[in-house]
Amino acid sequence: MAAGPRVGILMGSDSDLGVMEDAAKALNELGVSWELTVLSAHRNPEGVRQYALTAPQRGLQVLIAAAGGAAHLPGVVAASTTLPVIGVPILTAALGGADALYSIVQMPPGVPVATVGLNAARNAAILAVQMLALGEPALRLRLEQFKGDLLRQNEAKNAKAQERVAALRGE
Ligand code: RP5
Repeated sequence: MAAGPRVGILMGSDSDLGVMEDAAKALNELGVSWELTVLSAHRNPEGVRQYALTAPQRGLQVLIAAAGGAAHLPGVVAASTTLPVIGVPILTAALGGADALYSIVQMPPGVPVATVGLNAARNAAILAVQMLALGEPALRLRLEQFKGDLLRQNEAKNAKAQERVAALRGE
């Protein structure tokens, strides 16, 4: 039997999907299985609670929850599970996203949500994989390769910048 999803990606609305697809893509790149569900803390509070309560028995190990505006979804999920919850504040037009960021980051003591930047779905996925990799050498190796790619990309950017520097110097 194929293993079920290990990371649950949740979002308050399908209007968050364009941003949250980046989390799914990053998990694909790193070879980690995922599922994606639209569940609003305000419009379907009972569904959110059931999702959080049943997540461990369904094999989920880390939850990523995204919401914009009065962004209560990550906190409400964290209230009903001991799985780590990573919150993604979605940038909406009102208040420049500060409402979502503050709603997610400022959790009360005892109920943490690991908050990433506005629209930072990709970072949320990478952080989820780093959590999973704690007990998994093969996954850690994949992350090390991923970091190696970042390093090479940065070196390439510097090489390009140095070409520009040489031109500015008239060399
Ligand atoms: C939040 O309200 C959602 O996460 C979304 O970011 C925002 C707007 O939702 P819709 O009105 O587009 O459904 O609950």
